[in-house]
Amino acid sequence: MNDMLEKDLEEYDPELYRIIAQESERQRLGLELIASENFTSRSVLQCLGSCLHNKYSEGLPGKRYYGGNEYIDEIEILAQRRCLEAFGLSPSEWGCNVQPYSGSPANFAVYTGLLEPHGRIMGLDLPDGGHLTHGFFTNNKKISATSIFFESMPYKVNPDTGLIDYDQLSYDAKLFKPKIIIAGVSCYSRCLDYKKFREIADENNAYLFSDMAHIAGLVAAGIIPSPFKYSDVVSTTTHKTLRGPRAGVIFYRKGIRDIRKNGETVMYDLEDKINQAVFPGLQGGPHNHAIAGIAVAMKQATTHNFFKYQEQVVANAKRLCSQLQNLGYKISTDGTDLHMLLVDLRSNNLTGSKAEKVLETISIACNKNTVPGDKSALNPHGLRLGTPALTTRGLKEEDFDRVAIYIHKGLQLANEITLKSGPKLVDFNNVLKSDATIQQKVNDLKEEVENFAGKFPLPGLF
Ligand code: DSN
Repeated sequence: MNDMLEKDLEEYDPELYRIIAQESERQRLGLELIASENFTSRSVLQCLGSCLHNKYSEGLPGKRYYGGNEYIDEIEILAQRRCLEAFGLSPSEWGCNVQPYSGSPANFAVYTGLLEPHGRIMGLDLPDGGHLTHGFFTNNKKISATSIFFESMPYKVNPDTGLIDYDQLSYDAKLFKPKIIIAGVSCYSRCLDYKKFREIADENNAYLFSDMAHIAGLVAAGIIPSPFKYSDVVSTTTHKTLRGPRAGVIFYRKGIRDIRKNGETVMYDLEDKINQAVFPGLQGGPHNHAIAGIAVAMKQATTHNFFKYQEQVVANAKRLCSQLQNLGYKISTDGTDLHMLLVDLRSNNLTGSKAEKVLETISIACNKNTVPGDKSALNPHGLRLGTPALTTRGLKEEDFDRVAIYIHKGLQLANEITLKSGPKLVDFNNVLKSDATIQQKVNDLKEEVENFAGKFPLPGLF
């Protein structure tokens, strides 16, 4: 056989291999606090690197457009079954589509399936903790295609408390009359009130669509309220708290339900609408290697170890939160119920960009984020921190005390740099790069962080 096909990556392409090895080392030596990231298991990575990658299988199990799908069908049916099991769903009430390539395509498929072009959706505004695909647009531009092809109106959080303003949502929904209300977040540290969302959806004869991408692992473990009881459709990614492959799943209610209007039975035909929106509406061949990874992740999600892991994720987030509060930081909503928290840096005279940059230079990865009441999304004052990835590496509450101290030291350094640079980010970055005293402090702190992080093992093939 052609040696191009036979050789290992290290031998065939040392240039690329070196870069991947460096990324692997960065992951090992860094503190990964991006709330949407995780370290998936070796068995999921084995699925992703398997021969399943080679196969085309447009259509659904038993109804494929190409031949040779006997085993692919078996895998997809297994993944579907395990998805329902992981969330305690009865196959007579719920079905799922495991083909979405990830969360954004999954959400677009939901709107495509349930709405006409320009149909109306209401989701939490991105600067308030929602997601791009919940209809994000700005004064100047429709940013997400979900606001180009559909009409969206955001709901907001109360700028003082940081909590979702359900009363305003209820009021605005009566004026806007959405066909879909979205209950989902990418930066919000409190449990959602799905019952309240359901009531508002019912008042407007709208579907309730829950996007549980961030919290799916916590839901599967049963440690926070589940969206399934009240929702018509639920989407998720499978790589965040769920710790599986990069992929998406859409769950839909089956058959005839009577929850949308008190007492009045409403016919649901969600199954066909969702399945046809995914394929042939928006996607082509499913990523069978990822679907196999979903099957593995959902098997893991029913285990006691997974439950303990999710409990630890939340315990760690609460501990990181209280330690940062003890160090004087303000946390949006004053705490967390989940896997993440949002630090409000306005009283620290720092922007999220500066904080993110300094922390990155000392091997702590996290992201800047708007905080409720921020005037500009381009210059946000928050820092989003999540615990799923480091919890996978085995960090416990007392380890997060150390993480809080490293973050604090990094932010103190950011304040020191600002004193030298003045307020502009470009000057700040110049001082960070070129000032010898700052450089020395960065190097010392980076070494301390990396020595600490390096002690915690990483799963995986690299
Ligand atoms: N990019 C993900 C997040 O960080 O929340 C969501 O798509």
